[in-house]
Amino acid sequence: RHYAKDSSQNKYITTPIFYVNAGPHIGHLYSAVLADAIVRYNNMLGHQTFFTTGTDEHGNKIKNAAATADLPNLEYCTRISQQFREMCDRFEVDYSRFIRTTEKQHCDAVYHFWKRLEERGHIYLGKYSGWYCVSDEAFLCNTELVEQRDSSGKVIKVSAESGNIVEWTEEENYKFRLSAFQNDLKYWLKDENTVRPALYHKTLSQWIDEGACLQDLSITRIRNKVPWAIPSPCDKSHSIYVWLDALVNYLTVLGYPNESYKELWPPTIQIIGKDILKFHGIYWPAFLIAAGLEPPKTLLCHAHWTIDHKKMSKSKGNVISPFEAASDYSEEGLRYFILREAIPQNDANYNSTKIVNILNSELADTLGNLVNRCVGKTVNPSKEFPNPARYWNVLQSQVADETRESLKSVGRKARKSYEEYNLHHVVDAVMNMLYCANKMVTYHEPWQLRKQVDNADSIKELKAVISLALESSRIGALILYPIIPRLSSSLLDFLNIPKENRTWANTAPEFFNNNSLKERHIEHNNLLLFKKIRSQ
Ligand code: MET
Repeated sequence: RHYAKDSSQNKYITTPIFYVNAGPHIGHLYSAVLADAIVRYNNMLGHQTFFTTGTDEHGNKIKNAAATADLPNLEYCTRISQQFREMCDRFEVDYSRFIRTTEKQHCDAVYHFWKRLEERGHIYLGKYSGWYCVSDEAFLCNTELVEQRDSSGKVIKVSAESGNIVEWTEEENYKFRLSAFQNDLKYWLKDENTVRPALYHKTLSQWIDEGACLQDLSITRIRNKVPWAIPSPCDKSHSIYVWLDALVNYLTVLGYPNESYKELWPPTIQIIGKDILKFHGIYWPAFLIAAGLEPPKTLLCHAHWTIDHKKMSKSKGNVISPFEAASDYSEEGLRYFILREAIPQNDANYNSTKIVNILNSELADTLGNLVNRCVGKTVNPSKEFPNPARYWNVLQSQVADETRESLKSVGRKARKSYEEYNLHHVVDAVMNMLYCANKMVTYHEPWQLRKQVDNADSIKELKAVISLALESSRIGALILYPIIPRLSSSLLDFLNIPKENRTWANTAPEFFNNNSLKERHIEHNNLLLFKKIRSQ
């Protein structure tokens, strides 16, 4: 890949790297497909993108999981990491680089980064006494804790956010002068685009204004307490705190400290879940500023998935595996549901009846049906895609007017929604356009028009119906491509749309394109349409 010198044309987009203490669930899939859709949208705009994901493999949480699985640590990590890679492959998450924090290249990058912090005077040897949460790999302050009774009735402290148990920890640690960065963080947050949606920008700004999580931060743990981690370069009796290790992955993947990383620095959009806003919105920019690097341009934060309105958790046994869900709804169906249902600022709910209804009514009955009605043997025996430039204005009806209006505006609406990361609005806009197109087909009854082969007006009208309907499906497929790349590509292949005509600019209707009045044809086979799911 070659990146433009004008770095505003280059887009560097990341997902979190996923802990390997367990295999992928629907929440991981959401982060990954959301990022992938944004990348594909940027590619359609003609930007150069670099898209990374991967796995986070150090710390006690991982070591404990490996012990439970009775496997050596690295072998265990490799196995689970492979499941995340498989998730990406199966769900068309088209990453440029998949990183594992156990790679040698990553360890070198972390060392270099550490040295920079040290040289610039931001690290000192200090004491930590406070609460540590192994499940979250987080140091928590009192305001982040609540008391609860465990099963034996004993009072315990847990993280207010995650509900995970914390343990008292007192040790000598290397510390990072986080407290010195309040003003830098405020400055970084001045731009509203720094954190999206606005709700999370507000939350983070409040934390920073109050100085809530801004005490100096331990960036090592005593090595014999946390042996499965990168050792500290300045003192081998310490391990590097897993979050410092993990965050540096975003530099490693660009080849840091090799100069080439500058072509893409800083990250354009970093997708994160709301549970890790503190790490990405406070620690990460502070580390970067301390090391003399620019912090990310935008953090795109999303909420979580509930399952039938309950929090997903291992103990409830309601964790949804993307692989199992895909066997019911297909990979593309699940991807569509997730991206069409989720709204970044609200928790989304996963419910099988709703999934079936949405997939059947939108992908099968609306998109699939529109195409099917215009390509069947009776209606369109010679497999034509009559040129929209020639037939655009032929149909005289209110539904045809509405369809044309809808086709003219859908690209603009969808673009605005993509820019705001509101993919559910993208889908709404496309579906409304496709509903219009279906109504238009129903009104003009192409199957009746076909019966009047001797009447030139009827044949003209028939061609116009087919043309407008297929033009609607072409534009729908293009706009939905970032969301359902496999189904969209299949449809665009079927419509014989050349690869170079699949950019965002091509989402405008072609009625004005008088240069090419050639008739087009559609393919005879190999159309992948969404198959209606029978109720289970
Ligand atoms: N492993 C973390 C998580 O899954 C994310 C790390 S991103 C640098 O929450």
